[in-house]
Amino acid sequence: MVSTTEIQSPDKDAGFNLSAYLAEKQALVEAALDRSLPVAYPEKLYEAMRYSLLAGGKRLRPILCLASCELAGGTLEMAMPTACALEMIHTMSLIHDDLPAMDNDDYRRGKLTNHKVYGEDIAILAGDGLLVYAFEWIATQTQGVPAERVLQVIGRLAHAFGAAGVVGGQVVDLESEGKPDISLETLHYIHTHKTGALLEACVSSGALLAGAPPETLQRLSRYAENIGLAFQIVDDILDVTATAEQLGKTAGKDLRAQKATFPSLWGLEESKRQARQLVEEAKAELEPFGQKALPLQAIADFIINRSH
Ligand code: GRG
Repeated sequence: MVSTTEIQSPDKDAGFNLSAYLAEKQALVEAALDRSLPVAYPEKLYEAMRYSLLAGGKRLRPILCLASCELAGGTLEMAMPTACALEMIHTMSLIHDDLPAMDNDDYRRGKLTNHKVYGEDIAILAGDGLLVYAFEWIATQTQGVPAERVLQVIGRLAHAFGAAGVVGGQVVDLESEGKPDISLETLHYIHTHKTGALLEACVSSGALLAGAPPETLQRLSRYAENIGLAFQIVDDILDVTATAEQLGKTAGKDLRAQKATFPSLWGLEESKRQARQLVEEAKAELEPFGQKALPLQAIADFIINRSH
């Protein structure tokens, strides 16, 4: 992991208290997620959906959406349904990723995986239910935003998660198992699609909802692409250096699956350097926004300082 002494704490840098910011936004997101999905018939399905949706996690994706909306002059209320939908989609991707047909994992977010508790059939359907409900939630719950912006967000998210984004990245990732010699270009494709596309969608949807001008959208999109790749490099580093307890999931999986990772291609030190450089480039995109960009600046630093 990149040591916290290597990177100046954003809290000290700018008088911005990231821990308090994250705690406040996490509490808002938790409450909104809990309200978004009451149990109904068939109870087993809803319970399975709620089991994973409310299993904790950093809530980084909804917070990125909220922070981006506020940076662009919007309100938390405008972005909260989309922020919740992003967490629903992220959660469904984790449920499906953990299935025996994919990563075959027993633990996620420190708890048994969905299929271990509810069985594979219900886990697949809980994932399907969350994916579709996410779009229903944006379409029916977004208020105070012109309809054409909501439509743009729905279209953009669908594109980011489909074959041109997360799903495509996952396919190439699965195909690359047992091939530790894949090219850097393929590894880059996997991560910009499997992880980066969702993070980019979080930031751009928040800005779109706020009605951000094209220049702002482009800057935020480049910020998100850079932190998305840095996030994945750190994920690869943590898979090597962190314990299962810290991660809340099995550690050392990439090595066992004979997967190419950034540390396996570059080594640990170069991977850390690359992650730091990407974060610096991401933060440079935010410079014109001054104080309004403090949360996104601090989140970029948090991405490389995290231990799980
Ligand atoms: C999205 C339609 C659709 C299908 C899913 C299974 C699949 C297709 C994609 C897999 C995507 C995947 C699992 C990417 C890994 C992303 C990643 C680094 C997850 C860990 O994110 P954290 O650390 O986790 O933010 P928490 O638990 O904090 O939310």
